[in-house]
Amino acid sequence: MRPREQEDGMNLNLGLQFVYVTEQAAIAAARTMGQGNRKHSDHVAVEAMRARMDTLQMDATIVIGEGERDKAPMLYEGEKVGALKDQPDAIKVSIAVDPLEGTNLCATGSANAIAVLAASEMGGLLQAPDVYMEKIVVGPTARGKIDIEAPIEENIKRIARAFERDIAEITLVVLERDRHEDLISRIRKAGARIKLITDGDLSAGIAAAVRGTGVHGAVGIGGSPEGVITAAAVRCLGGDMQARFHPTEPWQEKRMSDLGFTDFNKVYDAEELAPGKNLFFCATGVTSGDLLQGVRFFGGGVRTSSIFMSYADRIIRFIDSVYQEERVPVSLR
Ligand code: VTB
Repeated sequence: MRPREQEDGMNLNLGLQFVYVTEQAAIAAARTMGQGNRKHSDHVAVEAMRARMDTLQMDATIVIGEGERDKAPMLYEGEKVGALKDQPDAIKVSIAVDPLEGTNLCATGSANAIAVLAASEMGGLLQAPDVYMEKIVVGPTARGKIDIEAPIEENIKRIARAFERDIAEITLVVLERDRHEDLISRIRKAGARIKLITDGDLSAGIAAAVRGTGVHGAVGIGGSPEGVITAAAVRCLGGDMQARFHPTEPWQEKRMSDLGFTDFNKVYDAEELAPGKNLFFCATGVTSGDLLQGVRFFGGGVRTSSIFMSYADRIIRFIDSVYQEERVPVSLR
């Protein structure tokens, strides 16, 4: 395969370095697994991610991070990261991070906590306000079939038809929240299967876009930052996603307007959420889940499982890393 042109410097070599960043965040968080302190777990993941990011040869800006500067001391929106900060000739990168997606999951040792990052050329990731977002995510099989404005029953029918299955063989993931009471009962009435999750609709969205996870769609209201990062993964995977902001408080509407989002009913697709031409996505498992194994500590080392995707290179890589503290024998799994 001919190497693609890389006029903006966003090449595969740089992309792969981001795996190191999520691996380090995952290892740091995994050391705190089950300690019941979600803030601490998040904090160590953020610190590890921030430190690794600064070793990369780039001039990067965080567009989705831990919040605004006054709330988040590190990885806040607008923060510059990278070893070549503000250097005119350096590769310019926009970055969206969720150093620990599912802080509660890690704090309780539950499945599906991940460390995740999406990167693109400047402007390739929507700088979304941190308000709720209604989402529907499917994989390539049901691409073009979803419509967030149609009733859930209709979407289920179309997904089932795309998979050539009975509705009873379709599984949707939904965050277990009071706000989803009606959605859940309608999915149940329609006859589809539901996987209720306590947290982590980002990893649910990725699972929906990958064949073989047993999940055919992820629906419901979660965070917008998670939505943008999901969109980057969905584009790399050739899946489909629709979303719309769902502000619930007046200050959230104000925040949206301040950022220039005036049409609150606008439906966004994956390409509008993550329009980048050079998108990279990587996630490392903190605790084991549908897609990735969690961090495993063994005498003399640590093992991580990650997924890396490059939109332009059309590459999906599953990367297993062993960090050796001593040169102990390494096994296949
Ligand atoms: C959402 C979801 C995330 O937290 O942001 C959720 O997108 C918070 O929702 O994946 P609530 O306010 O209802 O708790 C996660 O589940 C984990 O960060």
